[in-house]
Amino acid sequence: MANVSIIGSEKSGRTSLAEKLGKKGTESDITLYNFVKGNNIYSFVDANGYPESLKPLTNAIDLCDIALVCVPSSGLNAQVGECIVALDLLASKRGLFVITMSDRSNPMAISELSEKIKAITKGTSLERWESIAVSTTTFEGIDTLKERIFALGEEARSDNSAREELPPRVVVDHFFNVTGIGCVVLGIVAQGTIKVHDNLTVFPIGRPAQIRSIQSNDVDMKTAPAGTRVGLALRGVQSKEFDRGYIISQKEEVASKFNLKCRLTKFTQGLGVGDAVHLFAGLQSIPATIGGISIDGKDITQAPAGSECNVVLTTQKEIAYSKNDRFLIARLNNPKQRFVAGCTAV
Ligand SMILES: Nc1nc2c(ncn2[C@@H]2O[C@H](COP(=O)(O)OP(=O)(O)OP(=O)(O)O)[C@@H](O)[C@H]2O)c(=O)[nH]1
Ligand SMILES: [Mg+2]
Repeated sequence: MANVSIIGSEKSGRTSLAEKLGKKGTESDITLYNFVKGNNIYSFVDANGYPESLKPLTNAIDLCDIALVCVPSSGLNAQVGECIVALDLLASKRGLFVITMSDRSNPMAISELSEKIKAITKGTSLERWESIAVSTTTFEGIDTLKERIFALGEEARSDNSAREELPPRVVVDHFFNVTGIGCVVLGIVAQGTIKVHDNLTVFPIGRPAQIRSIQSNDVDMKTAPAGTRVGLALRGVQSKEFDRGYIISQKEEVASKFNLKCRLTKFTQGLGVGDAVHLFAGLQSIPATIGGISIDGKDITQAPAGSECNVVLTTQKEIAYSKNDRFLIARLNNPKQRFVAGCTAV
């Protein structure tokens, strides 16, 4: 199984592309599309609620091993920039730039656009990502794009199988009640292997839950390894207790006060003590306040763009996380570039 996010700017042809790549499933501010190729399942996540909201963008990136960044053939824009910043701050490893609507452009302009993409991603985690021009009306490039996705899918699968022996961890993106079954959640096995009858805990609420059954792509399974998109029926917890981003595992840290090591983007206006910001922690997203900032152990009131600093931050509610998770700080009302910093907990 490989999970592929479809992100990029507004009206860049994201949904048209998703419809060519898979069959529509669950729909909310992110929409899932599935494609089965032999024994392999590809799950595509269209971040349709972006750019209006940042959450579908960060969620789609977090849920996936591969990102497709849609750039319209008409050219780059601030939203593509924002997607690149998010992928870089989250240290995304695998992806492609998809130059969409190639039928509305010409080879010369497309090759110039590929060069521009290379230039703006230089020095980021995306600097080696290939650009592929496609049209969903003439089908130009679609087969090439699929080949590249399958090749990246193989790499993602071997990465995921290396994580199968870790303690199990499921990140939840949807949850609902099914008559006769009870609480059902959808999400990704982020690491380890889950099994029917596993007794785990739902974080941050600390509620014990047992896995009653596991489905993947509507097929019942006894176990599911890292990288699998699953539907789980749970005993011991109700769907109304869940929220997006809750984690089902053996152990998570739970906190509302954080000490974060942050890298500010080059494009932000900076970060100040007392600032009201938004924290993205995995799929969880919550308002937060900056309580203190220091650089090299020295307290400061304002951290400049591009700097590395330590930040004390308080969230409005408790969130669940693990040691190596990456966080994003954003300012949701900034018009052009809402991301401020990428962080890890210290
Ligand atoms: N000519 C041409 N038009 C396209 C292509 N792909 C999408 N479109 C058109 O472009 C418009 C936007 O496409 P969508 O697929 O809805 O793009 P989107 O990024 O999902 O848009 P929003 O979710 O509304 O932001 C639609 O009218 C599509 O029919 C393409 O390859 N060629
Ligand atoms: Mg759309």
